[in-house]
Amino acid sequence: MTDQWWKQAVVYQIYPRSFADADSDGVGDLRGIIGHLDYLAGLGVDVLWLSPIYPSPQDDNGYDISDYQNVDPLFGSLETFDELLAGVHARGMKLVMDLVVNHSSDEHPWFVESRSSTDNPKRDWYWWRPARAGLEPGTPGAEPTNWGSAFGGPAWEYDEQTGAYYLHLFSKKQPDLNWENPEVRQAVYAMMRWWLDRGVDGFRMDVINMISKDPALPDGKLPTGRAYADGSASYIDGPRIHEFLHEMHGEVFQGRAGLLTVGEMPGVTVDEAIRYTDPAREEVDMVFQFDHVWADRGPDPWLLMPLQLTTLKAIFGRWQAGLADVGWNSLYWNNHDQPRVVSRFGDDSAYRVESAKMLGTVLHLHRGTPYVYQGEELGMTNAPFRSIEDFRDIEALGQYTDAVTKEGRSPEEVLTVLRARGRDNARTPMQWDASPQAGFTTGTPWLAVNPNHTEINAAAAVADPNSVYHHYRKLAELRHTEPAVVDGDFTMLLPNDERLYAFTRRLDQTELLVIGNFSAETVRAEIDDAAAWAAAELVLTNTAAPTDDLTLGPWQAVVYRRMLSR
Ligand code: TEU
Repeated sequence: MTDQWWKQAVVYQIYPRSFADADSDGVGDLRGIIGHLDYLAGLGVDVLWLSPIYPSPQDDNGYDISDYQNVDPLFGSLETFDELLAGVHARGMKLVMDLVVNHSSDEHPWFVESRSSTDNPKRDWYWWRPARAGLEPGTPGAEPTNWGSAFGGPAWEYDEQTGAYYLHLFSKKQPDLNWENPEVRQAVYAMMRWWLDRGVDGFRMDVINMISKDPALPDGKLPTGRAYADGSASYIDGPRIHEFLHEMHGEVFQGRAGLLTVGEMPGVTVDEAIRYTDPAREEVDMVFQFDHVWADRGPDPWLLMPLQLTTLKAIFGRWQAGLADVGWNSLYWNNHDQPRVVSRFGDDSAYRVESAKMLGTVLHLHRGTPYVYQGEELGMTNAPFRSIEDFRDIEALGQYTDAVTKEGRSPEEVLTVLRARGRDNARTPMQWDASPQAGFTTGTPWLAVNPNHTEINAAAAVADPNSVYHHYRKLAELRHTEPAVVDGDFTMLLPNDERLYAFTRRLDQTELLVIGNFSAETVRAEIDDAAAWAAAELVLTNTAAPTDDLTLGPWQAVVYRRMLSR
């Protein structure tokens, strides 16, 4: 195994709360995951990433952690965790944990101490600030800065006990840790080593490019019509971020082999990503960038913008070129924060199966490590939320409140966007079979199962050789057997085409051609060498073979391979 084994790996993300419920309380658990390990091994994935399973008040479904070194009883125990880890390793897979250390829960003992008095030794472990000069502490507008939190409301919470405010970029139950304090950093590193010593194989690091803040904490610019400003200029890729990640690498990862580290980094630029992922700098192996999942987002968050394929291609093209020589990309359409890709960029009705396979093919054939989010391999779709009462996500509920009560939007316009983009779309229970609760639970699920589970489910997909599941299995197999998928150079073709996504990959004498049709129309690919390509080996497609002039049917995807002469 080389040091960069993850270049050849496919990662599968599990959102434990929604994966499989073994104890019938309506919430998924570790025992449920254990029961499906053969399914995951059968898909051919190499790494499982678990969203947080630590003790938590569950204000943000576990991204608010009150004890970093245990398992929430909701999900199981450390003993069950060890059993899961052993089961994963026995099947030749690895297990990566979610690391959420930009913030803790407000119920974490660190914060309980920190808020108790201004002279507590842990006071400086979080970001405490006085009210804005001249204003009455605790009154609207007296917050230390005008920043909004990601989940609605201000990014500051007034704490009467000491008459000061603490910073929370997310919910008020997620106070931001102060990484300027070396004791905080050492406590986090010790906790990470403890998990690695237990046998885990790495970390997915939640919003890790936000841990270094400009201590001046200046106001942000207030956009017209919005209640709060965006403070991100002060904390995205902040002043000491590279120093902190390099220090973490030295303290935690140095001298350990076979690990995977991926930093979730909203707003990260290509230039910064080169620095984060340059192996010589010893920071992280790869990052999750957000440009492509923000491609259909306009300046007004409550206005749906359709995707321009040329925009999407320009984004991926820029990332592929930027990390071609130094660093490495991660590739994803979905995770627990994003709507289902077949509903977003594909066609989740007439061409659901075709478009789900096409989207998977295009993504997995890029250069980078692909991530599959639970249910993506089944072509699971967005859910039919009727009203705001159907949503559970703190982000959806908080943003709805701000938009409707503070910004005067109509409930219907806000709901339209939440239905299309809301995070709960990804969080409906995994669809295992056609039975009443989709085989997810025998109790009442915490979030309603999608009624389409009678048709879209794992049992049906495994039994059908033409399913999305088997296509994803073939994509993993292709990565494992064709070195050009892993290491080949990437060249974008047809950048101005609004329907076709086309590129080549080349490694030594092997060249691959990948084309995906992002439309329900029949489209001819006007590329050089079309006839020669059409005569080449068709490695993978999602429908019948295309005609010999490279005309693709609705939502068709093709992967050709040819050998170039020396
Ligand atoms: O998400 C980070 C993040 O930027 C989110 O705000 C995301 O962009 C947004 O929700 C999309 O609508 C991470 C976790 O993945 C998310 O689940 C957590 O809620 C968040 O951090 C706080 O820990």
